[in-house]
Amino acid sequence: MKRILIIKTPQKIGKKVLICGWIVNIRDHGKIKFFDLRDRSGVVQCVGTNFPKLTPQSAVEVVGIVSERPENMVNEKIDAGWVEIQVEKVKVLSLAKELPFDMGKEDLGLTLPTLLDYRTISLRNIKISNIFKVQEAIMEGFRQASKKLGCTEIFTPTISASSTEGGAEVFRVKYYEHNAFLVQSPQLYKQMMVPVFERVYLVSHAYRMEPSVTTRHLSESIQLDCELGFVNFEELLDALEFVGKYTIGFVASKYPQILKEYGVENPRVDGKIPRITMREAQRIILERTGIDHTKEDDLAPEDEREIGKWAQEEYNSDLVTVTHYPTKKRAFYTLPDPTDPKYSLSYDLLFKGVEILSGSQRISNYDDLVDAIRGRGMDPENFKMYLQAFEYGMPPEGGFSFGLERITMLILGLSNIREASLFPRDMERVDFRFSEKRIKKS
Ligand code: AMO
Repeated sequence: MKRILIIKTPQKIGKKVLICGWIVNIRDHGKIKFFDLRDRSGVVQCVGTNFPKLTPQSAVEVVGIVSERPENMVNEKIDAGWVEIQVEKVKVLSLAKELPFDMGKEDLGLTLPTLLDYRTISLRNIKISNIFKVQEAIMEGFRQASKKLGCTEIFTPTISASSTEGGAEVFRVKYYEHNAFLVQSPQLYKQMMVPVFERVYLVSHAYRMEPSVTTRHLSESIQLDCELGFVNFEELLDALEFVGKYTIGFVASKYPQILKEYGVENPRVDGKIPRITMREAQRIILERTGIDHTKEDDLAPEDEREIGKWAQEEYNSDLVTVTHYPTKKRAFYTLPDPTDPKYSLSYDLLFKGVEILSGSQRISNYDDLVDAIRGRGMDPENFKMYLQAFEYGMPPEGGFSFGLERITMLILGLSNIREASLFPRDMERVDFRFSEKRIKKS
């Protein structure tokens, strides 16, 4: 007999079917026993009287007759909720050992460390795995939008000869008898590809030795980048806002039921996105709250939150673009504003008051770029491959990068970015917490 997917069972009423999946939970009502079975397409209730030894999360094969459930027993929450399987035979493919917590609940209600310590099983909870369905949709939306912009998808290395974003937050790796770095972003490679394809996009892992534990930083994250040639600042702003709106809008229209499950409203991304400079943002914050951050050279997280609220109230927009950050606060490749070089042609996109993207118009002139590298106390020798591209016809260009986990977290209103990463890395954890590494033998 050929296996069918659970989602197809309602089309087979009265017929015998073979389905496979994992047992979600088991209910024993005396003689009659029930279990819910999950496969990649959905969940269905199975009912019978004579089962072998079964445990939650065991992988099984079930043969049974599909029957309609009485009207008052229909489970509206699941697609196959109006049928059940009258089980004839259960074959256990892999019996799960006793679980460390109850996996039968819709909401596991566990603390974050426990969720992460038992990641391989907590991810099997449907509400939790839905976070990664949303993440997949973000990718799909981003890919579609980037293609609409005319970008070619590229794949770039994560081992690099030079560090890109500056600062101490770079992981060094021993590379044979040499030193190398894990990329803090795919920045240099995407720029080198502009004279090849003019417009590129990519998905890359990025590594940062974040010195503190926050709810929005990971040591390894995924960046969604674009880089475009022959563009000016305004065109870059248009491009990033297009990709941001399209991507978030795509997710909201693909998975409204997951957003509902997480209790979040549809993101407000359809209208005009307000654009303000960082200094204007600080003035708005001063007017609204009386808090004077106008001398600060960056927006603090609470400033971003306030500007996010301002954009929602004044423009009915969850997105706001902030431009012209101080040149010294941005990476070396950022182009200073020719009319006021203390500030740069840079931008961040905030979503619900949190930065999800940054980028800039780049320095595309070779000599200026060498000066900028030296100006940051770095050696142009270490950027040889990168600089080569600028000696041979680099047009005016720029780009941007979204943080995949950040967007996921904000779309679903998660309180910690770790929930939006399958296997989050931070200073305290790689798979397990360093403080309690334990390999148990079963
Ligand atoms: P930036 O450093 O701002 O810019 O990173 C781009 C976006 O990536 C996300 N992000 C992170 N997410 C989780 N944990 C982290 N530690 C982390 N660091 C960054 C954020 C951020 O907006 N090369 C430039 C981009 C460019 O100019 O094109 C860059 O990396 O959402």
